[in-house]
Amino acid sequence: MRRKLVFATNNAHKLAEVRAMLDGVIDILSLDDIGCHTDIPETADTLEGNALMKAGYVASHYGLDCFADDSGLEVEALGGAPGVHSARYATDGHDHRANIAKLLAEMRGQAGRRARFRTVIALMEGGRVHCFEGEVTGQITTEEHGCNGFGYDPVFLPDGHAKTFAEMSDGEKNAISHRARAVAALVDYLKSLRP
Ligand code: ITT
Repeated sequence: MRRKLVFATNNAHKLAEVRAMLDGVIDILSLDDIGCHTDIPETADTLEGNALMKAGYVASHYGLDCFADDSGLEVEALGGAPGVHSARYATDGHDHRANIAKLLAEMRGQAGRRARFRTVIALMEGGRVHCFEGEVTGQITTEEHGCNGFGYDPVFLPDGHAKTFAEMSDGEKNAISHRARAVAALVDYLKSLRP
C-alpha cells in the first residue's frame, strides 16, 4: 500500500500543486481529510521555523506523519522583504491583490529588481524531522502579467523565461518553482526510505 502523508496547508492552490507533483509517489491527505479545521499558528520569524510549527502541530495533535512548507518572496532591493511575512505583507489576511499593490508601490522607480522565491519543507515522519529547501531566482516586473497561479505569481519573472509565473501553465510553473524543487528533494528522500 502506498505511503500516506498529511500536507499541512490551508492553501488550496499549494495543495493542488504538490498533489500533482507527488502523484504516484505518495498519497496526500489534506487538513480537511483529517478533520483539522484550525488556522495553525505560524508565528516563527523564519521559513524553517514556520514549516516546523505547522508540521509539528499535526504530528502532535493527530499523531500522523506530516509535512508542511513555508514559502516567501525575498526582494533584494527591499532587504529580503516581504520574506517570511509574504502572506501578510499588506494586511492581516492573505490579500494577494493588496500584497502585489504594496510590492509594486515599494518597487516604483527601482532599477534593481532581483528577487527569489524560497520554500522550506519540514517533514515529520516516524518521529524524525527533516527539512528540504528549494528556490527560484528572477525579477519583479513593473506591472502584473497573467492570471494563473496565486500570490505574487503575476509579478515574478523567473530567470531564463519570458513569462511570469501567472502566465505559465501549472505544468510549466511546477517544472521550475521553488516549491517543486523542495518537493523534489522530499521525493528523493522518501524514495530512499525502505518501504
Ligand atoms: P499555508 O501557510 O496554509 O500553507 P500560505 O498561503 O500562508 O499557506 P505560505 O506561508 O507558504 O502559504 O506562503 C506565504 C505567501 O507567499 C503566500 O500567501 C503567497 O503570497 C506567497 N507565495 C508562496 N508561494 C508562492 C508561489 O508559488 N507563487 C506566488 N506566491 C507565493
